[in-house]
Amino acid sequence: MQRRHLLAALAAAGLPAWAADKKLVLGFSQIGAESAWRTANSTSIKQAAKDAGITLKFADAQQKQENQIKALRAFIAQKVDVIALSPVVETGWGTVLREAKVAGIPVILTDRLVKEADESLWISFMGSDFVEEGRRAGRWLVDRVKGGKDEVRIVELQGTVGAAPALDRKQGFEEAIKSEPRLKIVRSQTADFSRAKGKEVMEAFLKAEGPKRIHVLYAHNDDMALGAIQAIEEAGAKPGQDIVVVSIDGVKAAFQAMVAGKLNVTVECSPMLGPPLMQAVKDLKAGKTLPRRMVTEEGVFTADVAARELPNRKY
Ligand code: GZL
Repeated sequence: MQRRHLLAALAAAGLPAWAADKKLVLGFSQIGAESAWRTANSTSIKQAAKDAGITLKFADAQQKQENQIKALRAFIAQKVDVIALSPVVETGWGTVLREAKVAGIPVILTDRLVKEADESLWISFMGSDFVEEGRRAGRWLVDRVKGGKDEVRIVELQGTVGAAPALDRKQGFEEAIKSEPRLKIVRSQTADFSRAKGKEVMEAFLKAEGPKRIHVLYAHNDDMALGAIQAIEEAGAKPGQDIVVVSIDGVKAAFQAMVAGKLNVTVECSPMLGPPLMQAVKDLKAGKTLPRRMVTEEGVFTADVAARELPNRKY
């Protein structure tokens, strides 16, 4: 954008001309480093800020909501230009988001949504449609079992309790499998999106049910699926064959597991939110109106295409 256009846009947005030269400061509250997806998401955000010449204040909350709230309050005190938040859970944000609004600092939600009655507390949300991701996982499984006649017993590893992707992926999957009454979720428990807990909870499922009475694992992310795959192997069963493994995210390690025949399908959920976030910050400060909702385009990858796709994967 030419300088004179920028100055005009700033004037239109009621911003002083000197704002044209001031480096924008973005405060970003990240959930933690619980999964390969999250690590890729953080890398995308940091790199994109550098490329965009935006000063990034990055706070890692170690998956604790109170740490995210503390970080947001620090950003408000530091008078950052924009705040971006990837909220660990859906609820409990009203007070601090109102504080940001009173301070005149716009908030962009990335990755996950919050559930607050006052939707004016954030100006835009960019991220995946998690309900659709759950439906895609369910539809793949319905198609996989077509033509069979026996009961198909599913165990489910849920993401973080109260997190939008966990609630929505569960909802979407259940919606999709309703069309096939032979599909039954026999056990379902959170493993907090982590590989270690995925292994631990799968071990408990295997102990309680016995490997032969579990036909499918549905994991809300690849990291939990990869931990569960280890538990399945240690129980003497073959993941991807004795127990079909259905997962979400599409991280590299999931493609490698599919190439090894241990994972059957991963529904893509892109963590590459850095570039669109920085573009949104720049647009905002140039006086443009942001769309309320920006959805990331995603696919479904099955084991038969994994080897071909793996070299193209960016995270
Ligand atoms: C999804 C993201 C989820 C990933 C997990 O957008 O919030 O959190 O699916 C990550 O891998 O931990």
